[in-house]
Amino acid sequence: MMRARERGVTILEMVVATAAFMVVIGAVFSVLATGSQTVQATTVSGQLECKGERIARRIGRTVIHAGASTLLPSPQAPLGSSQVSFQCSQGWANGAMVWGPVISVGLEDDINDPNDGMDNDGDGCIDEATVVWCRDVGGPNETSEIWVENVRRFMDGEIQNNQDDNGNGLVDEAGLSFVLQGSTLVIRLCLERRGVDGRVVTKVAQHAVRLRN
Ligand SMILES: [Ca+2]
Ligand SMILES: [Ca+2]
Ligand SMILES: [Ca+2]
Ligand SMILES: [Ca+2]
Repeated sequence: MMRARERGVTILEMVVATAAFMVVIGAVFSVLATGSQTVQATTVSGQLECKGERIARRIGRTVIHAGASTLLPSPQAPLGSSQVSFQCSQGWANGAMVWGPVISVGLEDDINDPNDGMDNDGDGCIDEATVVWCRDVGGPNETSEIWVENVRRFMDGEIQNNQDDNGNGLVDEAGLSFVLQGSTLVIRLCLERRGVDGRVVTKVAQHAVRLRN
């Protein structure tokens, strides 16, 4: 009798111990899964931040050699512009400044997700766009290149309603935005991507360059 009871208690203890063990293991895996999701979300956020900063600086490096007088349009608040074209100085000849070919940098539709209010490519972002650099615009050697994809159609916090929703002094500005403040050109770039939890992560990069006269 004693042996049977001892064996019964032992089995009960084993069951309880096993159940407790499973609960602990479940909790550990739950914490690990949550941690993994957090790391991945942070990674998406960090990647967008790095890429945005890199492209904003790249645009700045290109436009910093532009002559302020060649900038078209002259992007003034409160509208600014999602595209600019300009020419860079190539030095002097016969007492006059020689300007290079026309360069443009601007927001263009992503061919996989045209601007129609729908997420055509199913990546979780609606009407995301691209930044396209073009050299010798309209000339015989015209060439263009997509510098970055996943550009938000409108700047973070901004919707199309003829108002400055995000309070940055610009009305309905796009995910790529240029505005001239004196001789300083402010470049804002907003990238977006769907994170692991299904929510769209958005990051804004800002860069400013002083143009030459
Ligand atoms: Ca999309
Ligand atoms: Ca679309
Ligand atoms: Ca705004
Ligand atoms: Ca708005």
